[in-house]
Amino acid sequence: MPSPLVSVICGSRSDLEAVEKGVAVLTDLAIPYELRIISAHRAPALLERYVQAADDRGVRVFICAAGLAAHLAGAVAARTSWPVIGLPMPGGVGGGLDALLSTVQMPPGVPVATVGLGNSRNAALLAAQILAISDTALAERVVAFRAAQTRAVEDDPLNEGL
Ligand code: RP5
Repeated sequence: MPSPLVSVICGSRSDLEAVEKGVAVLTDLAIPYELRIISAHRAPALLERYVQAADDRGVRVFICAAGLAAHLAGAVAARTSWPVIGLPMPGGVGGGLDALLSTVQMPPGVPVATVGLGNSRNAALLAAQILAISDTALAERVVAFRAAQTRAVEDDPLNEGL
C-alpha cells in the first residue's frame, strides 16, 4: 500500500457525502489518499497530533472540508507548510457564504487555496495538479482526465453535428 500523498479531512461525518466525488477523482488518478474526520473545534488536540503525524508520514497536500464557522482548513494550514485546499460546505448562512468566507479569508502568510462550495472534484483536481508538478506520470493522467472531460462535452448527443 503506497503511503498517502493527500489527506482529506472532514470536519464532521455530515460532510462525508460531499467529499465522495473528490475522493473518486483521487482514485481515478491513482493518487494515494487517506480520509479522516477531525473537527477543528471539537477535537483540536487530535487535529494537532494528526497533522504533525501526516506531515511526517509523507502527506503533501491537505484537503479540508468544513461548514459553518469553517476553521478546519486554516487550523491545518497553521500547522503545516504543505499546500492546504479548503473545501467549504454549503448549507449554512447564505447557503454556505459563512463557510466560504471563513475558509478563504486567511491572514497573509498562511494561505488556503479555496474551491467553490461543495466542489470536492475541483479540490481533488487541484491537489492532483499540485502533485503533478513533480510527477510526470501523474501529469499525464491529469491531461488524460481533462481530455476525457472535454470529449464528454463534445460527444453529448445534444451537440450532434457540431
Ligand atoms: C462543521 O459544522 C462541519 O464541518 C459541518 O459541516 C458542520 C456541521 O457539523 P455537524 O453538526 O453535522 O457535526 O464543523
